[in-house]
Amino acid sequence: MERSLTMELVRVTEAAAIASARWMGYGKKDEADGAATEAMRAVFDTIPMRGTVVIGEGEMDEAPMLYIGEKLGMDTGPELDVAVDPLEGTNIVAKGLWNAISVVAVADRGCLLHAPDMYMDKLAVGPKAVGQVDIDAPVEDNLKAVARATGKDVEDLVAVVLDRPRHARLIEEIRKAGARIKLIPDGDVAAAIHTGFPDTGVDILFGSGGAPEGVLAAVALKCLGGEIQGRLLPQTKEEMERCLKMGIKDPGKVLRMEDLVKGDDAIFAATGVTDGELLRGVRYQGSIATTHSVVMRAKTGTVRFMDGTHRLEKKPNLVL
Ligand code: VTB
Repeated sequence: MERSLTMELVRVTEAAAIASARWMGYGKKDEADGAATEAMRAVFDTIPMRGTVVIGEGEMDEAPMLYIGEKLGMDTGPELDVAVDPLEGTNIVAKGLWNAISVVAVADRGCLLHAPDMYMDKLAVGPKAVGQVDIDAPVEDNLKAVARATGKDVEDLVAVVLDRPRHARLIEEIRKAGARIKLIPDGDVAAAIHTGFPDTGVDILFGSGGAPEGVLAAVALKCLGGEIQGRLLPQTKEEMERCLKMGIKDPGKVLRMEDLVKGDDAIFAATGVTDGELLRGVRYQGSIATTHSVVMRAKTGTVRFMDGTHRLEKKPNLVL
């Protein structure tokens, strides 16, 4: 993969963030998502790559743009798998809450898991706790392992969990073990990434969220040297069949880093849409928009934060 692709991918997430952040607080999640998707799609057309969407806005008949199987790029350059979430946290933007981001990840063709759109149980930790946790172990054991690995007490740890009724027992177990909890309304990709940055104060992510989001988080954690383990949770016969159709023979199997993102290279970029622990949201003033992004590469482990100032009158269609 070309190193210059990192910069190109930031342009993609910046455009999506600028387009969708305009909808902050308007209570219109579909409009916010549509704006992000359209802006992201337009920038992809300017990038010298031969991309295929493996994680996107839905199947071809469900999504007008960035659907699974769609070809992206200028039809020249490297053949890549592309995973996108133009707006991770549509409800967050609709309400003007924290940690909505625009996300893209790429890897060599065939390297990203074609995760079906269903729930995945997840466990994510940062670099210090890699190899120390096990999605099948009791919650308390995993918390003790993270405490040991990070030199903290279990009482010091912060676990992030999506605030959902299905997590009632998990939340009870974390509380019983003594760790602190951050319950989030949405946005488990951002939360998983936070485990890789000690300054965010987040130590571990537990619980089930979208499987496609799990692959995006895996690319980020691969770049950061962290870890995510997952298990698909097909709930119906149709979901079971969808797993098989996507080449996943044993849906109950624990998915590790190498199952989620194969090979030693991948690139991940995200731009803040609303403010969060890691990224600032988009600010507008007249025709100027400012953005805050992170871009990282697995092969080299380089992590870059980028501030962008965009003169929107010079950028028709947000092609930055
Ligand atoms: C999570 C969350 C996402 O989907 O993956 C969630 O992180 C899972 O679905 O931001 P439920 O809302 O049914 O729990 C999102 O909310 C949207 O993709």
